[in-house]
Amino acid sequence: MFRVAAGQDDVRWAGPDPVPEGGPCVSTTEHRAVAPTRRDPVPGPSRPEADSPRPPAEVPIPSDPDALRALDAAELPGLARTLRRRLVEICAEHGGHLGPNLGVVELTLALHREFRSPDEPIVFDTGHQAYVHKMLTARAELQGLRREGGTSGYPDRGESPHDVVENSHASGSIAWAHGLDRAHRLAGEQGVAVAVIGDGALTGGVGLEALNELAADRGARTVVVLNDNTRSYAPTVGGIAHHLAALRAGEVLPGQDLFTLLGLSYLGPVDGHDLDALAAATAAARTAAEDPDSAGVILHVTTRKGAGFARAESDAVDHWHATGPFSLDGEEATKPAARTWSARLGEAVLASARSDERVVALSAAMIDPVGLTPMQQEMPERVLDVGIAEQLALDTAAGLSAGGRRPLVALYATFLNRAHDQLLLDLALHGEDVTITLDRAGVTGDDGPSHHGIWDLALATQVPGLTLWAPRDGARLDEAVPTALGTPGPSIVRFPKGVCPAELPALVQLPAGDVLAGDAEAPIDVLLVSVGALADRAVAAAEEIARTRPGANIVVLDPVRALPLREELLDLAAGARAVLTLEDGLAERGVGAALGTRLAARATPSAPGPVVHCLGVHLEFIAHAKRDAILAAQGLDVPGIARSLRALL
Ligand SMILES: Cc1ncc(C[n+]2csc(CCOP(=O)(O)OP(=O)(O)O)c2C)c(N)n1
Ligand SMILES: [Mg+2]
Repeated sequence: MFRVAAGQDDVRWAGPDPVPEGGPCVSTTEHRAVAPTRRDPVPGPSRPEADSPRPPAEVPIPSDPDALRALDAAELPGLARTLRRRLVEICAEHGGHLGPNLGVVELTLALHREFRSPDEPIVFDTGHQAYVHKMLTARAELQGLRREGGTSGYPDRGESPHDVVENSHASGSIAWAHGLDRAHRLAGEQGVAVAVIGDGALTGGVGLEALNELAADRGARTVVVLNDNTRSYAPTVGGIAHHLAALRAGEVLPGQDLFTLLGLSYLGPVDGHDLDALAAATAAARTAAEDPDSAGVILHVTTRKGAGFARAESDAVDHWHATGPFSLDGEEATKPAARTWSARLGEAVLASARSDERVVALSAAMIDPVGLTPMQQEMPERVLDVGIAEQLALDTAAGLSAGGRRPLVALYATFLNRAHDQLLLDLALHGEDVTITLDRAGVTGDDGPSHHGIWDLALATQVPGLTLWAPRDGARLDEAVPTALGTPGPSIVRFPKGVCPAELPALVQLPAGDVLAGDAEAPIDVLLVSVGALADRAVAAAEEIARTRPGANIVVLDPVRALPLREELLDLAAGARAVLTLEDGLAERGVGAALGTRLAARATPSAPGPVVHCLGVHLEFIAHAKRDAILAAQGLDVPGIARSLRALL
């Protein structure tokens, strides 16, 4: 079977593997067709469960945290077993973040037994590892996980008072928890606030800023649970990761750890699969947090991503950080995976890097998901993982550019939000030659409001001197990457998630862009300006209208280079009766809106110019559902675009 990784991942191959039969399976076999990255993990620490000959009897999932606290500690191993089995079964059906959740089964049990959620809030950083938390807070079945109307793949305030933060962007949990703690103390309330943050998320600037702040707040009652599984997707990078490794190895003298030296109370490292050790450690963390003379507490817990499921634990690429639906019997697929936008991007970047030695690629902890693995394998010294730190990636790229290199930063579109200031004032103000590629641009789907890549175009239109391509197909992507790398100043190449669509050749190439349908030489009834990969839908909608309104001249035009707006495009648009713009981003703020503003600025009372309507997503947070269903609901499918065209005829 092949697995299409959850929402945000590429199609990849996985191999045979048993469903866990009580307790973790131990395997070091390499199953994946994707070659391991060069920083493969060393085998994990010793596995206590492997020693027990007979697995404990399964214990049903309790209805709520009170019922969990009422269980005898002896029942917890059986409950952990039930939770693992259900995680695997549910993710096999729905896909999801299986590896991270398998790793936090025991930890989440311990947290909910010690801390009284929701009064003592537990903030899960990023939130992809909150499935077990959901199962223990009255959502045992994760009903309809990641499907429209079903359980969200992240914490969701609409689902439960136990869910605090739904923002799936990493590294904010410490600040959130510390803010909640401060609010409680200001209100004279008791209790602690808890942040659960991964070693990967701790590479993000806002996480480190929060630690800095927390370390100096005497009387803080914030517990930071550092869930150290040594990995983001890939092994975690940087000096702190090395320090955590030294702590795990017992190589740091007591009191000489980074956290203690900063002013925090450090507890650990604790085996995150040992329920007794966790119970003692969480109680100790509470005591330390409640000490009025101490600042925040760090509880360092070591876990294994994918624990208990050999196929995940032995996976060298990402330990099944995220998976699509998969077969429980581990059957191999017989068909090769289709070529995704990410894979094609990776090929285009590698080709550019081969022909220009100045090209270097950067990623914010996502080298494999953004398609850079082939380049990393061929020229590892020219691929840089900076950790979950998009701001850092852009500023490092600025420095590389100033130093004579041609950096390309490969991100997911939603995460560019983190680094808008760097884009504007470091790259654009200084005219640095940096290319940013944005994968998963537009509506993504299953991962919900914070993962849609719908803000990048709106942000890009505000940046002076920025050049942007939104290729409609793989051939245009292949052209855009080297062109962007050769363009002065910052540039963006943005494209959606999933498989590259069939190629859509131009009927005619004009200075204004590629004509995909209609006659641009004749009077134009509607100029449909299609930015990016919704072009096939634009053409299909125009064809549908042509069947019912044969006389109407609807010209579908892809500007190819969408920003800055070309004068030739404005001239063509000014001559049309009506203009409809289409993009996979905010309708009110994107390329179409910029075009409308420029056309309005040309208008006079005697020559008011064309009517302009902008199609895109509404200014709202869009819940998880399938991409096509969301596009239809937003009027961005073929019938929706056709409706908009008809309204302009
Ligand atoms: C700002 C930001 N950039 C990138 C991501 C994508 N991302 C999701 S989870 C993850 C790795 C998280 O690693 P860690 O915090 O150690 O958690 P683990 O999965 O290991 O439990 C990354 C890079 C993100 N969520 N937020
Ligand atoms: Mg981690």
